[in-house]
Amino acid sequence: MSPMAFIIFHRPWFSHPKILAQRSIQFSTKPITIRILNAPCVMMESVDSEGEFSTFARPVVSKRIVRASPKTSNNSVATLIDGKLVTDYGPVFKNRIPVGMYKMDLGASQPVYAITSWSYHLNGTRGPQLVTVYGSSSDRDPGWGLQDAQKFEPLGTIDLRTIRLSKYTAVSLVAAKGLALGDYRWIVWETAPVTKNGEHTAFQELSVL
Ligand SMILES: [Ca+2]
Repeated sequence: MSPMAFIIFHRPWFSHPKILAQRSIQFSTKPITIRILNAPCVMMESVDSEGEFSTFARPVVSKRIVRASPKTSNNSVATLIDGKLVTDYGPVFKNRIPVGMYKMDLGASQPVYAITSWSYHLNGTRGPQLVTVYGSSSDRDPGWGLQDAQKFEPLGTIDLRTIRLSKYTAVSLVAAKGLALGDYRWIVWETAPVTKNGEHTAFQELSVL
């Protein structure tokens, strides 16, 4: 069996999504039909150089505020919104810290259509992403208590640990066509170690559209 991304959407946006397209794919002698539904989805692309991204636009500089908890090492948290992918650790959480969180303030509650994170496969180990994404429409900073259902809504979990990755990897939670994932002011990426040694992902960029 081929390795697969393990993806869970926590929110039942639709009970009966419309079919966007239907494609027939030939595997050996037996064709199968795949239906593409108009439902929230995950997009992922992993490439050897930034210019090779074809599904994702290049990251852009953002003036939004990003914070991390607990404290990160190496590069500053601001490098997550500087529009650059580099061959470095990024603002990385210390090894074996069970949960690391990055939080972005969008400035005001607004419809959110896509939530994207880029990583660098440093040492061939730190590219995978194990992330649960949360949204909050709180007027004030909702803090870091992600289990508080009054403040945070889990939107989806992405686990890329079984995928063979190239140098840079982008992965995105994307809303159904013509709809938003929801209205949020704050987006939190809750991350966990991705190697047996407890190493965390080398995140390079975070983006919310
Ligand atoms: Ca960056």
